[in-house]
Amino acid sequence: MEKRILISDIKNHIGETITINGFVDLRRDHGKIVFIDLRDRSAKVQIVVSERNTDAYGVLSGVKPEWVLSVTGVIKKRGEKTINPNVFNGDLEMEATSGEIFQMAEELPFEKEQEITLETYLNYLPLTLRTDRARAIFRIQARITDAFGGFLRENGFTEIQVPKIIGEDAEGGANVFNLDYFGHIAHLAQSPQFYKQIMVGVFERVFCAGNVYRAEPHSTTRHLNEYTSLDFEMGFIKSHEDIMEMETRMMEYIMADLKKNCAEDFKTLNAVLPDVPEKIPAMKLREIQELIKKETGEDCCNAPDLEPKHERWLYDYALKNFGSEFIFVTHFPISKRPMYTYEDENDPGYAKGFDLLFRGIEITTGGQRIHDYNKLVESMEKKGLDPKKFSYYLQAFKYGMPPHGGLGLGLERLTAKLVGVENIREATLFPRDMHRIDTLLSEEKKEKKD
Ligand code: AMO
Repeated sequence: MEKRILISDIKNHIGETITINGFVDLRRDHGKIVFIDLRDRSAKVQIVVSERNTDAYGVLSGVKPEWVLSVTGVIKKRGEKTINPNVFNGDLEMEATSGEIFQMAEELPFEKEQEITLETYLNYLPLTLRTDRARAIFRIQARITDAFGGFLRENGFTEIQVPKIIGEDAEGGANVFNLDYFGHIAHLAQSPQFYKQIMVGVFERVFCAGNVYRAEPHSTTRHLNEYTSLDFEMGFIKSHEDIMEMETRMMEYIMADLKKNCAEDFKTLNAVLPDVPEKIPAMKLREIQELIKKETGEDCCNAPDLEPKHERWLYDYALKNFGSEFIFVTHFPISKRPMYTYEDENDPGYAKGFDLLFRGIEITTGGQRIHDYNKLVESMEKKGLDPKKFSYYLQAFKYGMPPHGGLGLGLERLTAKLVGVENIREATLFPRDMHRIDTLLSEEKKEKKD
């Protein structure tokens, strides 16, 4: 077999006969000449199949979108008039001399780059994920997780893998999926919280990226029932502000990585990378609520959290007043935070914790944790939880735990806001929501009844 050359590399083979493999992205006919845009993992190129080249024409003249091919031909510079300066390889083409069809594809249900509804997009993910747009979004997402790990490794964190089947739940609340576990009730983890904290006692600094599960029964543009949580946890901190500082540097690192490695993808998506300020502005929840009241007349002062419309308001405010697309909201009421939350001794009733908002949506929750065994037991009891159920987790605190804290960052929310998609489902490869596990659930039920 001919050695395969990647399409991004053909510029180094001008005048040579080489072999490329890929998918038909587009086919156009011009008299007796067929033009094929062939796509591989690295790029696209135009292939010219003319009747003169009988071997190639015989095999390739019937191809349709998404057929999978191998094509051998000569790489040529395009004539002055046919150069397309707006696309990669726009000055090159391959003149096919022979070809092989690995697999034919069915007629597509719609044109590949045509505007379609979200519903259709989700119904045909194995196909729609092949578009330029989707490929750009998920290449960016892959780089985010890569840079997340890169930054943390450079800063002394160890990567850990944690269970997704758990006994008791760290976050509290009703949003937990139950699971029949050999006749016992187990749960799907809502976060890696317990394990990352326990591991602070082992490695001091740990991180993990993994799926978490939320049985939230609402269908919104920001909620998924399974999402990817990027978490870190670190020991020997002075306060939650150390975590905020670490997240600021991490954001800086991720954005620099994306700028370097995903410039083309951002161009495809017409999306703009944010600047990360040296110090991301931070305000207490109460200060923000007062401000909203003063500026809009709306009183949300006793609410335990910001509503989506208030988060959007705060985005405009931070952009205008601090020139920042990021803002930390700190000091949420302790009564509404999980039992592991550390109370601010200088601001009783409020947590040494924060949310990070980016372009008008919460992307991170983090903070300092209670590290004292007795205080943690007391906090559980205050929340009506039975410490005996958490005895496994509590061992870490019984046997010595440093002051520590960490955060959880929603990968899909960050991706959605970075690439500028309205709905979080478009920033999730295979989104799970109330109505859909790949296919629509109600449809399936209907089929079973029939
Ligand atoms: P929290 O529950 O706030 O905190 O979640 C952290 C971040 O996860 C994302 N997120 C979601 N993304 C998509 N769909 C959902 N249903 C969803 N729920 C949450 C958000 C959110 O900011 N253990 C703590 C973190 C910590 O303190 O370390 C936790 O899980 O981006």
